[in-house]
Parts: sequence; C-alpha cells; structure tokens
Amino acid sequence: MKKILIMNGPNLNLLGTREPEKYGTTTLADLEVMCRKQAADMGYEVDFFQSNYEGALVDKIHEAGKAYKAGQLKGVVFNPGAYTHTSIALHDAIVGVGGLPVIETHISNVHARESFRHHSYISPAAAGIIVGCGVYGYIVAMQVLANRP
Ligand code: CA2
Repeated sequence: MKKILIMNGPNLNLLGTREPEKYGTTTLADLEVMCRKQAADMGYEVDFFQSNYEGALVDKIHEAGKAYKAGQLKGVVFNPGAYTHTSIALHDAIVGVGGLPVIETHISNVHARESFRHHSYISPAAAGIIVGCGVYGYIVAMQVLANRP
C-alpha cells in the first residue's frame, strides 16, 4: 500500500502541551492517530516523523524522494516549524530530490503573526500550502495528495 509521509519540524513535539491559543490542544500523538485514520479511510499508510534537527529533516526528504520515485510514496505533508523561515537547506532538499510533492502545512496563520513568519523558504518548493486551519490542515493536505493524479 502506498504511503503518505507526515513530517513535523522543531518544537512540534510540544503540540497540545503549551500555547494552546496558537496551536490548539491536540497533541502530536493525537495528530498521528487522526492522520493514520484519514490515511486508512483513503487507502494509504502513514509514515509519521518529527525531528528538532534540520539535518534529520533533510535526510528524511532525501529518503522520501527515493520512495516517491520508486512509486511507494504519494507525497509529503510538511510542517517545517520555525525552519520554514530560515532553512535554505530544506528548500534545496525538496528541489534537489526532484518532483516530490510537498504540501507545506502550518497550524497557525503565519501571515497574521510576526513579520519574520511571513516569509517561507519552503513555499517556492512546495506543491501546495495550507495555513491557519489548525491541525485539520494536515487532513486537508492528505486529501490534496491523495487526489493528485
Ligand atoms: O503554525 C505553525 O504550524 C508553525 O509552523 C509552528 C512553528 C512556528 O515557528 C511557525 O512560524 C508556524 C512553531 C512550532 C512550535 O510548536 C509548539 C507547539 C506547542 C507549544 C510550543 C511550541
């Protein structure tokens, strides 16, 4: 069965434990359950990955690029956390693997927040972008991937 990779970047392991006014009360473990259920409903498996390390996220994108080319992966839902606003390395990884569909997903509306959150290095490399829809953005992003040709 084909997979969808859900990737979360730095500090998203804290989801649901602090700053609920910004990120809600769903924990990362809750989010994993939601994503696995959505994937099963659509006939996919989920690979769920979180790291606080930029290089580990780069490595995972490389792995995803290979799996996509081998026809084992439909695409990636990626919340790069604060690396969104800083990481040329993640941009280059997505572009570098060539053709991997990445849906950049943010829980909060980054455009309604501090100006340093308004720029994304990931967006030019992404197939689509979802912001400000809470954790349901991940579900929408999965539906987007599943419905791509
Ligand atoms: O809105 C999003 O999903 C963000 O990617 C979240 C990042 C932030 O740096 C981006 O600008 C927007 C922060 C993730 C930190 O997550 C926490 C969750 C709960 C408590 C503390 C941090």
